[in-house]
Amino acid sequence: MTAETETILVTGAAGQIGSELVPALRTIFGQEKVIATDLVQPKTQNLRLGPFEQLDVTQGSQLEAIIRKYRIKKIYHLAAILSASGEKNPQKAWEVNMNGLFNVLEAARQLDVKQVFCPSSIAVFGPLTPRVNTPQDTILSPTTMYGVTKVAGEHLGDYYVKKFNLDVRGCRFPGIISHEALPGGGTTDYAVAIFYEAVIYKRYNCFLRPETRLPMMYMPDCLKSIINLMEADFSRLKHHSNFNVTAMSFSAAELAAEIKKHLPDFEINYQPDFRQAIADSWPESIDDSSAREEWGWQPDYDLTRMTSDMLRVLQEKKARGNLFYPG
Ligand code: NAD
Ligand code: AKB
Repeated sequence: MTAETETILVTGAAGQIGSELVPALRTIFGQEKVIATDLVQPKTQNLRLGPFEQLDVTQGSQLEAIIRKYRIKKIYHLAAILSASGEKNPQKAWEVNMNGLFNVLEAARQLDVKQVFCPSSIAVFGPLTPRVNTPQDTILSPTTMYGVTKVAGEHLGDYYVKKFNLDVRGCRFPGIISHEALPGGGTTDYAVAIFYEAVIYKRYNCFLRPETRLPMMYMPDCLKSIINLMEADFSRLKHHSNFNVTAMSFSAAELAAEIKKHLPDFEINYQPDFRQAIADSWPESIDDSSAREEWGWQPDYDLTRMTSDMLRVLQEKKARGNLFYPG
């Protein structure tokens, strides 16, 4: 490795987004230039096709050692505790989400890292926020510890942009739907579980009410948004750590009806649990015009296209005998 080599660090790489972002970044920048890290060992071999290091982001010295070892220039900071897990252990959510981000930003500032990506979430919004076509710049009134940490994280990122000229960027992701790694303890997880259970059992017991409508995005669009935002011209950005992005909005009943078009025997029941209150506090739909104007955001997948692709991939995995689902 030469001194000029620009290497990339991904934290929380074994999670839902990291499991697909790491291979996508390695395809663009080279297998050896993307250092995947996580608190836990990856479940699939995929992440081990390039460098992997175990890293707890709450341990600043571990993080700094890896940044120095690989001469990291960009960080994609994905390590976090999501909404539902965060309500079970709010202290841990604060520790990982806030102290982890602070360690990443401080290490980046001190060790000459050029760019940091840190996702935010629709969890920054709350009951006081307009729920339909939620504006970019609006009231942030989160009800979860996860949302509290995401609001603070957005402000912290913007502070490092202004105070230290560190290039920090982030999107407020809606629920992400994907077929590689399962989601890690969020409220929108139902929109992934429903596909696995439809393909495996032809039925699903949903933890949200049928009319619950939330903004969502398919993983290819999520990856595209991360890559496009990080490549955007900095001088065009008026926002930094908090871009609204979306691709579609649907209720649980509308998603079930779309799945039924492909699998007519599919049945759904509704048994709302504590996640219903979280979902009820979040927007139904998002205005992402700032992302469209400032860096050309444009999603490719709507409900129809995403559903047929998810079912195709999961059915192919099932036919090959490699559809793994713990439920
Ligand atoms: P995930 O829960 O699937 O993965 C998070 C990863 O972080 C896990 O692999 C976990 O082992 C790791 N982690 C936890 N504590 C850690 C620590 N102390 N040190 C290092 N790693 C640790 O989450 P995801 O869905 O991949 O989310 C990635 C980012 O995107 C998060 O910031 C999340 O808030 C954000 N986001 C995700 C969604 C979504 O629907 N997936 C939506 C909005 C925002
Ligand atoms: C969650 O449900 O917690 C995440 C998110 C929308 O941030 N998927």
